[in-house]
Amino acid sequence: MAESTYTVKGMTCGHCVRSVTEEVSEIEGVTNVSVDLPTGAVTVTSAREVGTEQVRAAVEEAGYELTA
Ligand code: 9UX
Repeated sequence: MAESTYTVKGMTCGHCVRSVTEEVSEIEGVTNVSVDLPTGAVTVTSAREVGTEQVRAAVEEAGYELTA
């Protein structure tokens, strides 16, 4: 089990959280996505290591960006 936390910028409401959660959840192997709206922290739990670029692509698909 792997767990990584990323910071997403631009999320301002519960709909933003849901969009990001849904897109990131579609990445193969991801078992849980937890989003903290005030800080933009997105914690991804997965059966195997998920690459940052995969997470970045999913976040951008949802309409947001990683901070780095
Ligand atoms: Mo509503 Mo969240 O436009 O961006 S989905 S604030």
